[in-house]
Amino acid sequence: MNTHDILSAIVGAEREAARLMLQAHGILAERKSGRRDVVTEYDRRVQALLTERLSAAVPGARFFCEENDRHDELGAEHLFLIDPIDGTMNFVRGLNHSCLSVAYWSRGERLVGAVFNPYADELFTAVRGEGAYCNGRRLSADGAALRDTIVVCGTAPYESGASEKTFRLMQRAYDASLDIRRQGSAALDLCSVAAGRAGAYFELALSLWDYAAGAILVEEAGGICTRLDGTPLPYDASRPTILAGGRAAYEELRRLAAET
Ligand code: LIP
Repeated sequence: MNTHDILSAIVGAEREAARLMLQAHGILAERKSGRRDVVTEYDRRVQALLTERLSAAVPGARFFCEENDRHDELGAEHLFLIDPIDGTMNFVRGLNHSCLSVAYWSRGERLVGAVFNPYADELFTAVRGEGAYCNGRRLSADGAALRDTIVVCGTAPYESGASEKTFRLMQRAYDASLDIRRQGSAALDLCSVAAGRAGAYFELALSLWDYAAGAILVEEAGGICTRLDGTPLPYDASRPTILAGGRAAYEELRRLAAET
């Protein structure tokens, strides 16, 4: 299978699994690491369906997923990195701003990303070297200066001790930009950057499954995605800080973060 076949398999599985989200009712949140880190039966059902369909499409594929501690070797020949429902708290609260996020790597090479927002019916896709798209329309990160764009951010709610610096940086980002948004889905925040809807995104701790697909989308849209201090993202299980954006806004926000 080539990367386009892989992307088609991912998209087909995401669209099928998304129906579970749209038909959800009586959603019960179960605590994971703490009161803000929750999971539902729908996270597990969506992940099970995605892994079943992708295993059938790519026999022998390995998986690195948010739920059920499915953390296979990151250097596998065929690896899918899955956040079955990114924005789980939004999903639980009925805020209709969540997505399915799947990335595909081969021997550590980051090749494909697909993020599907079923509420907006927006499918964000990227194949390495071939650009980023939303429903087939080519995307481009916003090249505007920070003062002429908005910033999306996450509050790293699972990371104790992150909130004080997060809110200080949110204040500085607000003062330096047109406005800020905290939307509750890191994968969709990265899609907003890839689509040029936001000039930059930051969060002080994020899991690999949250950003694996979105980072490819940002890069293929001409944006930059690193740690908050500008060093390369580690693409491992270490939960790094993250900063993404078009060049100008990214550089200005990186400097602001270094002073915060
Ligand atoms: C969430 C992210 C969100 C971030 C949370 C969490 P989940 O993912 O999308 O932006 O602030 O810490 O990582 O847990 O809903 O898949």
